[in-house]
Amino acid sequence: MNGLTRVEIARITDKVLDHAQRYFRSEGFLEIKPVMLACITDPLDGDPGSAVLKTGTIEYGGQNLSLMQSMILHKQKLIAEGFEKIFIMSPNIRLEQPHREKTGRHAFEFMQVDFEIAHGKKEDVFRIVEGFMVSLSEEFQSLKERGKIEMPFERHLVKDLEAEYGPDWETIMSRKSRHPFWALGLEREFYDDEKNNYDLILPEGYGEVLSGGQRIHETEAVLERMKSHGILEKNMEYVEFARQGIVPSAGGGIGVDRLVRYIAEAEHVGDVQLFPRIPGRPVTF
Ligand code: ASN
Repeated sequence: MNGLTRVEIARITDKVLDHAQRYFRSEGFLEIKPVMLACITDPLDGDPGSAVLKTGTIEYGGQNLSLMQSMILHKQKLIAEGFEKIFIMSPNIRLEQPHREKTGRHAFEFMQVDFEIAHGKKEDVFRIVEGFMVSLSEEFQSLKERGKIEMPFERHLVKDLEAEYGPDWETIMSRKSRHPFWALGLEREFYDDEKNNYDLILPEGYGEVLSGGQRIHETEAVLERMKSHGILEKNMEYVEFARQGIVPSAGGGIGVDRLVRYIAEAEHVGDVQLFPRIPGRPVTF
């Protein structure tokens, strides 16, 4: 920990939230209120970056409702209805395995700035996110002192990083880097285009802060992918939605707690949560 008080941490968080909302609105995005329970949520299947034990559920009104792991499916539903650019300050629950405590960046309850652009391509997302990071770096002394963040960010193919550094490429590259960079073409959930998806990796060892992609919009392709991931039967609401027609889009989610950890130069994401929710640690309040 870097000696910041809880109030100082809360002030940084407040400024990040305020900045994110102002920035996305200034780029023409409409803020949507988050959903916390639904009959379907992001299954996080196929993402090697996720190690959830199970999806949290609540039995209510004769239904088994899931706690939101991300609002991706709801974002796609709104895009199909004609929404153009949306963002959500979205609280998520991911019941990660206890060993995730050691990464320093996994919390089982966190918030992401989740955004989506109708008919967007990865280049649109890069411009928005890089602009966000640059403007954020101008707001915080601790970021200014650590070197100017400039566009465009470096891009690396994950297959090249793996060839050079092995499976732990994210940690190694993040430690070596002085600036945020894009990692492209990861193994992903069923809804992401295999070629056009991306993670934003923070420098100085802070690791991944955003994941996203261009979404698969061809009905047959997405159903095929669901089938091969073995998740078709559990997500019939999405199957029905896909059959009615998915509108192409691209987007991503920026982890707020991880961003605050980076700005505060905190050792663990639990150090920047006022009520830490860290896998493997008991909840005390
Ligand atoms: N929010 C991410 C996205 O839009 C999904 C995630 O958090 N798994 O792609």
